[in-house]
Amino acid sequence: MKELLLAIRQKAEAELAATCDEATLEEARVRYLGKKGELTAVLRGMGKLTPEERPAVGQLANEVRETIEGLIAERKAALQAVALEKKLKEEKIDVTAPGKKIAVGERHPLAKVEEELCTIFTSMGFDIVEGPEVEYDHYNFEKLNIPKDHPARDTQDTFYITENILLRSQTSPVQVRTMEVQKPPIRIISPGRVYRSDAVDATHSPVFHQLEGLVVDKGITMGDLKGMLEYFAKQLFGADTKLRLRPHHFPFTEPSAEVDVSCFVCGGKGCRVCKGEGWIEILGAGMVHPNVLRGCGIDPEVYSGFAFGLGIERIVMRKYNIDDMRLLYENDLRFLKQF
Ligand code: 2NM
Repeated sequence: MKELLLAIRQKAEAELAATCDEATLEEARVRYLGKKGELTAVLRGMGKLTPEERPAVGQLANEVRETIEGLIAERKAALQAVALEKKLKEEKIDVTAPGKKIAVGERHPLAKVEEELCTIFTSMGFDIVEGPEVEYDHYNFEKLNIPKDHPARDTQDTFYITENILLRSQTSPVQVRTMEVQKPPIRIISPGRVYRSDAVDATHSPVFHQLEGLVVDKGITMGDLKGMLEYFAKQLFGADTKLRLRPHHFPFTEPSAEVDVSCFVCGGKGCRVCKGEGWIEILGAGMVHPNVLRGCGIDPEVYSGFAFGLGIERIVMRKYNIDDMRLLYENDLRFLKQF
């Protein structure tokens, strides 16, 4: 029996030293010291020994058990240390490594140009005023000298919510609302989304953006309008920009004009961007019609004013030489990343 115990100890020493993870170590522990383990089996057999033999064998059996237990504890600690070392190595953070780049978005070209326009006008002393996109027929048409059956209602056909409520076809109702509640001097711009019942093509969209401006005070003339627009055009397109006013008709201004700037690509010689014209149309303008002023409670005998309106899409397309308006709404990053 002594030989058997010594053999178990020898075998256990070799086997435990060879274990390489905690699971195999636990398995070995059960195999030697567990209820059905090898050492336990030997101890059970002690009943067959003579009373003289028993103490010595018992003592040896305890020694072997203690040795094996000690070896297991030692091996367990060693394996745990190795595992910790490995984990620390794997999870090491390199504080000198360059950071991960976070993708930052860009502003849409429409938003950029709108902001640029607002900056130019606010630097001239204009206030920015916004208003509802769902408007009364009264503010969108009637107050702007466009009664029912006026032909201008065809070119500005829009979407009707009810007979008298519609999606605004221009931002002028914002200016009407301002004139109703604010005494001159008035110096405002109104940027925003507008609607027209137009089919989509390269130059039309049922939803687009406008910026309109209005100045009302005593003694405002067409000369003030032209000087202000000239300053604006030079700010937007460069100091060499020239201005050209062509007579036009709007129901809400009299006289009215369409306004061109000299081509900012060729300087007026004629090129692809200006289609050989040398001039590029950018906005419409005029002196506010006396009917409009009067309708808002402003006496046209005392006050006069000018107004203008431009399409932001059109400016963006001219500025960046974009030939199809739909590109501005598709949100294709390959397009948007170019600006
Ligand atoms: C344009 C062209 C000319 C305009 C007129 C007014 C108001 F409310 F004062 F009568 N607001 N905007 C106007 C004038 C708009 O857009 C092409």
